[in-house]
Amino acid sequence: MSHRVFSGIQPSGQITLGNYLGALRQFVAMQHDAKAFYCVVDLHAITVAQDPALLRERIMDLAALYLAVGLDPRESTLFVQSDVSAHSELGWILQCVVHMGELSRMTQFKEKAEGKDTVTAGLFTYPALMAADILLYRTSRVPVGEDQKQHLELTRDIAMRFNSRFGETFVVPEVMMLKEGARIMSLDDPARKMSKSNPNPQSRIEILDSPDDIRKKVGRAVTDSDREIRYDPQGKPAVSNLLVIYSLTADMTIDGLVAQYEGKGYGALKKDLAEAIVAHLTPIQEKYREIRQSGRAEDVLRQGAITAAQVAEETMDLVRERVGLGGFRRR
Ligand code: ATP
Ligand code: LTN
Repeated sequence: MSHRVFSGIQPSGQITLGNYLGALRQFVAMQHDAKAFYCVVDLHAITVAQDPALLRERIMDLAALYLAVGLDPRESTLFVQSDVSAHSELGWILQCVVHMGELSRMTQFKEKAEGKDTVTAGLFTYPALMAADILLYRTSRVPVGEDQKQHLELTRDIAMRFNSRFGETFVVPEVMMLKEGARIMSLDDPARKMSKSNPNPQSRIEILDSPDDIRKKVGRAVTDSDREIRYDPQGKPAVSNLLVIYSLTADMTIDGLVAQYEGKGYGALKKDLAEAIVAHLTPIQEKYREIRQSGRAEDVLRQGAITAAQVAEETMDLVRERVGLGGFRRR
C-alpha cells in the first residue's frame, strides 16, 4: 500500500531556512511515492494574535512558497486548513479524548506561554487540532522537524486511545525526521531553534531574504570561543550549526567541509556559507515571485480544498458513527 503523508506549516511569519531544511525539503522528496497532503495551518496560527490582513497575505505567501520549492499539485494536495471544516470538528472531538495532563507536558506550549500574562485556550489545546489534521487523512507518515516529535507522540497516543475506546478508526502515524537539518539553530543563540516568530530577525535566515541580508546575517552569526572549525554539536554548537546549514545548502559532506576549512578562520567559512545559501535560494525566490504574481496559488488552493474535504468527510462519517454523534443530515 502506498503511504499517506500529511504535514503543515503555520502562516505565522516568513518561512525560515529551518522550516525549509527540516520540513519543506522532506515534503518535496516524499510527494513522489505517496499520496501527500500539505496544509497551510491557519487555525494553528491564530492560537496567538494575528493581524487579519497580514494573515491572509501570509497564507498566500506560504502557498506560493510550497509551489516554488517544488511541491507539485498534480502529486500533492495543497490546501488551507480553515477551508476544510472537518479539522475544527475533529479537533473538538479529540479535545474530548486527550487529557489535560498530557497537554500540560507539551514543551512547545510551555515555551510559547513563558513570560506571557495571558495565553489563549487554543494555544493549550493546539495538539488536539494537530492530531485531527493528521488523523483525518489516515496518514501513515508525517514529515516534520525535531521540535514536533513530542506532538507526534501525543497524536499516536490519541489515535490509539480512540481506537481502543471506539473501535479501529484511525491509522497510527509515524514521525519522519531527517538525520541532518531536523533542528537548525538560531544564528544569535545556538541553544535555541531557529524560529519564524522569534522577535529578533537577526536570529534567522528567511527563504525570501535578499542576498545582502543573507550576507549580513551570516556575517553577524555568533561563533564559539576558539577559532577551530570542527563539527561538535555539544562543544561547538554555533559552528556546528553553520556547518550543517552549509552542508545541506551546498550539498557537500560535513567532513569534506571541515577538511576544506582546516586552518582557516570563521571569516572564510561565513563568507562562503553566505554564497552557498544565496545560490541555493535564488532560484526558489525567482519561482516564488513568478507564482505570486500569476495568482496560480489561488486555483491550486481552491482545488486542494475540494479534494481534501472529500477525504476528510469520509473519515468524519466514520468518526461520528463510532462516537455515537448526530448523523441525521445523511439519514
Ligand atoms: P513559530 O515560530 O511560529 O512557532 P516555526 O518557525 O517554529 O514557527 P512551524 O510552522 O511551527 O515553524 O513549523 C513548520 C515546520 O518546520 C515543522 O515541521 C517544524 O518542525 C519545522 N521547523 C521549524 N523550525 C525548525 C528548525 N529550526 N529546524 C528544523 N525544522 C524546523
Ligand atoms: N504544529 C506544527 C504545525 C502543524 C503540523 C500539523 C505539522 C499543525 N498541524 C500536522 C505536521 C502535521 C508546528 O508548529 N510546526
